[in-house]
Amino acid sequence: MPGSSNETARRVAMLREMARIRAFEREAVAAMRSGEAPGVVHPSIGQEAVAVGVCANLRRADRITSTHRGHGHALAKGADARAMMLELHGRAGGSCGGKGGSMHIADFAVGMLGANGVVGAGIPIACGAAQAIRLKGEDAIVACFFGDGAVNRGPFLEGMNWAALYRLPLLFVCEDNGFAAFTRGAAVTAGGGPAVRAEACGVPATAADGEDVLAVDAVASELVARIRGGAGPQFLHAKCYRWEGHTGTDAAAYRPAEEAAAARDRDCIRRLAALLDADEVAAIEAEAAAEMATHRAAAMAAPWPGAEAAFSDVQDAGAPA
Ligand SMILES: Cc1ncc(C[n+]2csc(CCOP(=O)(O)OP(=O)(O)O)c2C)c(N)n1
Repeated sequence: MPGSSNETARRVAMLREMARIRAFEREAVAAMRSGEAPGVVHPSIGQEAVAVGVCANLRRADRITSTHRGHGHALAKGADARAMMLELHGRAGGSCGGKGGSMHIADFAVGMLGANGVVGAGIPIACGAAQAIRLKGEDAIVACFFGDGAVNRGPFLEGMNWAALYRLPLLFVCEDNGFAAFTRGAAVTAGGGPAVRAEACGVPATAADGEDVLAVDAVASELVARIRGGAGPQFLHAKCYRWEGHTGTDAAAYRPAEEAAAARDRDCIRRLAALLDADEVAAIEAEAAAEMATHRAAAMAAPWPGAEAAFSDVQDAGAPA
């Protein structure tokens, strides 16, 4: 019901979440560049609408799997931003006790099963989680985020096939930002691309403008309803653009400046903001910036993990026989 107060509240909530993701990643990139955060971060700035539009249709009990570019997915699913920032800084109290960094962030309490540094590796994990949901008779679904580069890896085929065969409650979300690291996806992808490949395995594909959160929300809402209704896996192909470099320190000199500038003009945050009250938008963005600056300061002040933490959460398989 466009124009209703419920619809406005939903839009405000989505604007807030996108603003929080952008503010988090601005701090994360600055922390990486200054050396205060020791690991690599892969910013999803410009792509926030995909994470937020999809997760707006998920419940707490639903699960997601993510990628190396996963801060947005985690925050949109409700992960603790302070613990995430501490994690980037390698501090005690981080999502993984400060031992994992950006590409290992997980928050099982909200169904965020993990970022993943291995391209495509979230896909079989999502299939396993969806199969477990089915076996346990739970009322939940899984959303599996991955980039367009992942469709050229084996796990993509294995995952599509398995999910379709077992009609798993699974939403595949291909965030097609046009690049696989420093290479254009189209230069290394044969055939008709991600959606055609999914459909070849019997997983119906639907496209959405990944730079328009209302478009992603509308498509995700329809696909999630189908999945909850027992229709089996669905595939959402969201075209978007990565504003920053592949990592926080990549200047992205391999692409024309005009191309990136044009993407900035399609800013998903400004597009939604244009439909909302300007004062409210300004207040939300200021709040988001303040929240994430506070988390960064807290991270810098937090203690390092104790030396004994090196021996926790690891498996001792014993000495080789
Ligand atoms: C199995 C594997 N191969 C190669 C890499 C190196 N690598 C890291 S990110 C990346 C590109 C991934 O592209 P895409 O899936 O489209 O995600 P994007 O970076 O565009 O978000 C590559 C090749 C990796 N991490 N894992």
